[in-house]
Amino acid sequence: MARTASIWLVGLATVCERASSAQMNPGDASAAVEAAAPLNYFVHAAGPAAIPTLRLGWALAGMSVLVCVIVAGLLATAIFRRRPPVAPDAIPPDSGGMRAVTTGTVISAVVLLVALIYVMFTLETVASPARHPALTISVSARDWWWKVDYQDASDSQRNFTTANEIHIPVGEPVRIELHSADVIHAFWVPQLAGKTQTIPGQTNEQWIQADRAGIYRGQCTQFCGAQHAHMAFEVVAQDRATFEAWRSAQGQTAPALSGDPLQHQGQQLFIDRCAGCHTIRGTDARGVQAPDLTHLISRRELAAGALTNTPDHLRDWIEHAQTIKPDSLMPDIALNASEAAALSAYLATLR
Ligand code: HEC
Ligand SMILES: [Cu+2]
Repeated sequence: MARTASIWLVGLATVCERASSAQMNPGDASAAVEAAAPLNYFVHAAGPAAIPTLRLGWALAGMSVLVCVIVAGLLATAIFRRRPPVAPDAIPPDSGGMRAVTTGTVISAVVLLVALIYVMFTLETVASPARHPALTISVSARDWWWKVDYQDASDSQRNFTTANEIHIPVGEPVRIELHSADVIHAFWVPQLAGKTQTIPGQTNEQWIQADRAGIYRGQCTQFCGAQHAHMAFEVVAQDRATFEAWRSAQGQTAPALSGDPLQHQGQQLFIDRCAGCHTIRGTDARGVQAPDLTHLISRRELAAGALTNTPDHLRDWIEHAQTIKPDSLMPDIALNASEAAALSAYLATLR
């Protein structure tokens, strides 16, 4: 009991701490609390792909509890009911037990049929959005992070790639095209929609819609290896104008460096040590194995939700990725103090 209580308290404290440490640009503080308390999908859903399933879940749970209570009640009555005494070797008269069996079977069948019909209606409701999604985002799951591609059919200049943070306009259906680069993963933003697997060599689809601005936690829900639990992401729902501003900022190449020699030194170091895996658009870093870092500083989290994105965590991650996320495909990078300072100065420009 005491242990359960302390787990709850620790959980609560974590939520509060994360809420206050998150740097909030879009939305408000409640959005951060929402993102930091992923299990609140039991009570909150934010869009038409998720609300019907939330209701269905509670209805089925309520129905099951009711059935359990009724069955337990009948069982208790049967156990404790006083029976007339009979001689030990007499054959008791038929007490009409078959009638109870028939009634029970009919009631169970009706209850199950009602549940089945409700489930099928819900499936139909969430199968496709009310109007055609104007925006498609391609998401590729990999061990253990999410590559996110925004493509603009009318203007390929606006195409860009980012990682672990998906921005969407509020109140509009968005089509998500799902791929996997390695093993089977599953894409799940519980407050916005059900889960869909990402399968190598196959393209799956899902749609999400957030009717409230805010930040929604997503998680890989198909066990995919050592760091499966650290394969989270966030969906940031913003009003159209804020979303468009974000989108055009992300489409730009990395900002130009100032005259500070430390930044240039850091950039060179990045090209030498990191560019085999990472891309920074507008520079010679064109690696494709790892997250695009062009606008790294604009993201809220590092390494698929493993850390909040602060300068200290960033430094920590680069030097100790294997401690923070053991077996992840980012090696520990040994840096001396001046290299670390130069790299930090450079990475800080990636707004
Ligand atoms: C061998 C390939 C490789 C090299 C070299 C490499 N990285 Fe990474 N890096 C990765 C992978 C893979 C990830 C994703 C890890 C994860 O989240 O599981 C990653 C993640 C990151 C992230 C987090 C990005 C995000 O959006 O969450 C940062 C920051 C980063 N690397 C910086 C660097 C820097 C700086 C260097 C050079 C000093 C470097 N990396 C060298 C493979 C590499
Ligand atoms: Cu996964």
